[in-house]
Amino acid sequence: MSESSAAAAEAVAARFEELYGSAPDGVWAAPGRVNLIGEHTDYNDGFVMPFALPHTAAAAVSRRDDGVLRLHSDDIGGRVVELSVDDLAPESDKRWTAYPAGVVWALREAGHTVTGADVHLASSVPAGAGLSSSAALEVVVALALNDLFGLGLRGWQLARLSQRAENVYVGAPVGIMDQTASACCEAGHALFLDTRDLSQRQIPFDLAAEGMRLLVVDTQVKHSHSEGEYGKRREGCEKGAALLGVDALRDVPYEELDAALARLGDDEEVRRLVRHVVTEDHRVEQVVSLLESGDTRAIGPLLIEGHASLRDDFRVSCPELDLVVDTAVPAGALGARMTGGGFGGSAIVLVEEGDVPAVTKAVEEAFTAAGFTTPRVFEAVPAAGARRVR
Ligand code: GAF
Repeated sequence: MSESSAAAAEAVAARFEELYGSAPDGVWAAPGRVNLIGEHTDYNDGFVMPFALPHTAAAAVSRRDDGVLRLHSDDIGGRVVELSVDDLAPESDKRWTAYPAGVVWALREAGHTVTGADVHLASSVPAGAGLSSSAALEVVVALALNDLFGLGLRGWQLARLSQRAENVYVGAPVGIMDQTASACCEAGHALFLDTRDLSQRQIPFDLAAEGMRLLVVDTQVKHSHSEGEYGKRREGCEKGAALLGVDALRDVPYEELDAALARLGDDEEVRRLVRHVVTEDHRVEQVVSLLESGDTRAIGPLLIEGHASLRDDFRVSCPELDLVVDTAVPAGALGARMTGGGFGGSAIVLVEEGDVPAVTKAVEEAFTAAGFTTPRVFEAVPAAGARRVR
């Protein structure tokens, strides 16, 4: 652990003690993520390739055995919220506390003994920026409770339970990518994940060693998954799979895409969704083989293609995200695309080290010229997944 993360863990523990009157049993951290490629494929049983950010949600937690769940965060609520674990009920809570409480609910619903906890959360993952701040909150609580109650669950199981918390307790129909990224990513690697069975391969991803950088451009346009558009895309994909007679769009082979589109007739909306998902899965596989053969720069055009597909076929981009791509690429970036669910949030930009200042400047100036809020630009280096830090 670096000195600064040790200091951060101390600070979270100290705040816990101030709030609850004794030191926590431990401190855990779970990261946000960016997704390199594979967008809106996870709820189609497809492929994704996220990596963990150094930004984490940290949780200082003590176990309780009296059925009381106390939750606190200075970032959001400000005061301690007290709940009873027996009273937790899906969609009963519209506040931030639904994420950690939902995890307690999901663990108990799955038959695990969780009898209460005191929790203090502090997150450095920007909220609403498409960087998985919600999944980080869920996974850090799941991991802490797993350790404190000796549940013996593996990373992918914690991810599944966290997703269930978000789908059922919070009421947001998200896929499994973000929770698995937060739980299972490894430093220096991107995670090639098959969302059908959660089989995984850690792909070494050290851009600095090859003279490149990956920038995250947070457009500051806030998005939310519980709003309708995400769910509509998901339903459209399910309709496409049903019309094609497959379990999920992942089962449509790339080589048979044209024939599948022909079978969909004139349902243009569904045809576009299907085309995105099938081509995106193919792009993930291409990116994996390029990275594994050491041809990292060649992934750039695939990122650009992926963005065009999300913009034109899947229709989840927005003017700010398009402007990042349309500015960064002519300014010299190797590739760029929106990352995460879209409708705002962040884009990623793959760039030669020496071109970072020029590309950053071009994007910032374009935002100013368009009258958009100045974006927040930072470099992302693949960091560790969820872990105990104290
Ligand atoms: C959001 C969701 F939470 C993920 O499950 C995934 O669908 C993503 O949007 C799009 O790839 O982050």
